[in-house]
Amino acid sequence: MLSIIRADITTLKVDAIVNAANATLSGGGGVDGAIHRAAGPELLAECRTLGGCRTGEAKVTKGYRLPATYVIHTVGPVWHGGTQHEEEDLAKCYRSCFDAAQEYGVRSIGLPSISTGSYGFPLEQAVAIALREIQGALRRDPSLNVTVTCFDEETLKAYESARGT
Ligand code: AR6
Repeated sequence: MLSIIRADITTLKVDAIVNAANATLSGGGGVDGAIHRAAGPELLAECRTLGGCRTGEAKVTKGYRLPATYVIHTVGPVWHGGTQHEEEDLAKCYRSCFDAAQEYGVRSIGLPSISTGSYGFPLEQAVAIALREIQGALRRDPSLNVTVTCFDEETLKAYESARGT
């Protein structure tokens, strides 16, 4: 099932939330900062053992003080005008997250809008890619619960109109 909500992803009581991280996995601003603040310092300590994360890949940690059991950290592409396979890299992020979710037996997953904040990916294009990959994952695993968690009204509207609700 797919739900699209407006919320702070750190409040989700799900098996895993996805973090839009950076290659160092050492925290940052936006959703990454919020997740590290809510999870506590043990999250950064575990992240430091992982050797970073490449664009499009995903790494899993525990959720520590979060209500979510796991955090799936992925690194979205920085937008460079669409000339540096950003669309392909963003699709790869979603696929890597769903692969990791399957590996960890995750049945409910919360996703933020990867790359559309500091990384500057155009919202509508990102939403189209996200929804295509999410629908693909749901076709493969129809009982998975996916919650797209939008932090702002503009993102929520973009997802709702792309979904056709
Ligand atoms: N819950 C859900 N979504 C959120 C939250 C939250 N608590 N906070 C922000 N968002 P961004 P990116 C939304 O910039 O573009 C970090 O510094 C936000 O409104 O967090 O992938 C990392 O360390 C936007 O819609 O991620 C990287 O350096 C979306 O999350 C870099 O930013 C993504 O915005 C990654 O940039």
